[in-house]
Amino acid sequence: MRTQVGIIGAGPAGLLLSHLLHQRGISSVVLEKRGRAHVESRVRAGVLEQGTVDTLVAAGVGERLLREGLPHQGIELRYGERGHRIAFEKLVPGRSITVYGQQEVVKDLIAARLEAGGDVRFEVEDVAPHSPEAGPYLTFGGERLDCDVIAGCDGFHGVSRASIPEGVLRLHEREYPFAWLGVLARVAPSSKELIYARNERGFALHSMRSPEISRFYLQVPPDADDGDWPDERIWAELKQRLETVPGFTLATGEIIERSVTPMRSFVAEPMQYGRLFLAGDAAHIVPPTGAKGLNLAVADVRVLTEALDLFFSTGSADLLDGYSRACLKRVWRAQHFSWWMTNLLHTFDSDDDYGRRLQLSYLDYVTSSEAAATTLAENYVGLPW
Ligand code: RFL
Ligand code: PHB
Repeated sequence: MRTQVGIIGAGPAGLLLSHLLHQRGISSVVLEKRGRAHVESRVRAGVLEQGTVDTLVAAGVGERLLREGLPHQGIELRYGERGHRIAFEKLVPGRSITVYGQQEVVKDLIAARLEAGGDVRFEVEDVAPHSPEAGPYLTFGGERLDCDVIAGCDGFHGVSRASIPEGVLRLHEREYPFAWLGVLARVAPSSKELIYARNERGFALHSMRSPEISRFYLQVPPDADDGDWPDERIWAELKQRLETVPGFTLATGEIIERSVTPMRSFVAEPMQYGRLFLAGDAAHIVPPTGAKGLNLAVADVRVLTEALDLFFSTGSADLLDGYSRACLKRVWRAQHFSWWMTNLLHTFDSDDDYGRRLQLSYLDYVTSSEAAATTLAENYVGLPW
């Protein structure tokens, strides 16, 4: 078997790459370890930057996104007894975000690939990349796939990054002393826009998926088990952390999904080794507070597509050679923003009153200075490509 680009992983990065390559006449095969139903039902990100929406629309996979996605012109920062709106329309005119579930993006991309006759294989066992320095190829389930280039789009726990010999990559990492409990509930959102709440009991986020479905996150201890969190406890905690502003009541409903996510910052550089290129979570992770992970995966894929297009159309590896450098600039900006939002909004060591006062001081600043609010807004909606 032979293809031009062997892609490991059918998350947003792998699927979008396969789709964009197909549009440029470049062949690919996507090898995914999990089943299609699993991949399409994994609840994850919800916030798409303007540039991500534009990319999906230009690629012809934005029809349902434009119909069902919820455009937002601001977010609320809530702390103490105050809620303060960061108004995108005023601070970063013409730029906004769209709330549309990651699994919907994945469904749209899978449908588009299959409709175009694309080769996307699910439940593929033992995928392994080989020989990226010489003649790259992939093996899986007793088969062999020869290719010119391997794209490692297999997420943080995948095999691509792990296959790179020790000493090649520099790894940068931060762990946080908490996790997020994510909850999907059948109830209309209690707010039109997202609420990021800093509370002495811990951070809480009110997001949404549709006019009928709300999405919430709670800061929980790093070793939390979702069994420790019966529905009543989740609602009680969300109410304590969100009902802090006069007149705000949180509507409750049936909880239909829950999971605990560890919080981590991570970068592997360079994002390439020979003809193996890492994209998305395979190369970098951000804590979800800045809503950047999926958007970074899309940004990597845009850069990789251009580089592969030049490579296959002219034989020039110039853009491929500069792939990592081109991506890492954006990656590090998002790393800083996500780390900063995480530090601003979560509860750390309860004895650290100094740290607490710094957080509150910065919240006062960001909610009273237009310059500070603009910094937050322009990073949140996404800096230009
Ligand atoms: P994915 O989505 O992890 O996809 C990787 C795919 O590779 C498969 N795989 C393998 N396949 C074959 N062989 C192997 N050995 C394999 N190992 C793994 C996996 O099954 C999977 O299908 O990575 P990708 O494509 O790079 O996409 C990255 C995004 O998923 C991630 O960055 C975001 O979900 C992060 N994120 C958010 N990002 C945003 O931009 N905005 C948000 O609002 C946002 N919220 C979030 C988030 C992530 C969260 N969790 C659960 C981690 C909220 C949460 C709670
Ligand atoms: C989500 O809706 O899942 C979501 C929104 C904002 C974030 C993270 C996740 O910062």
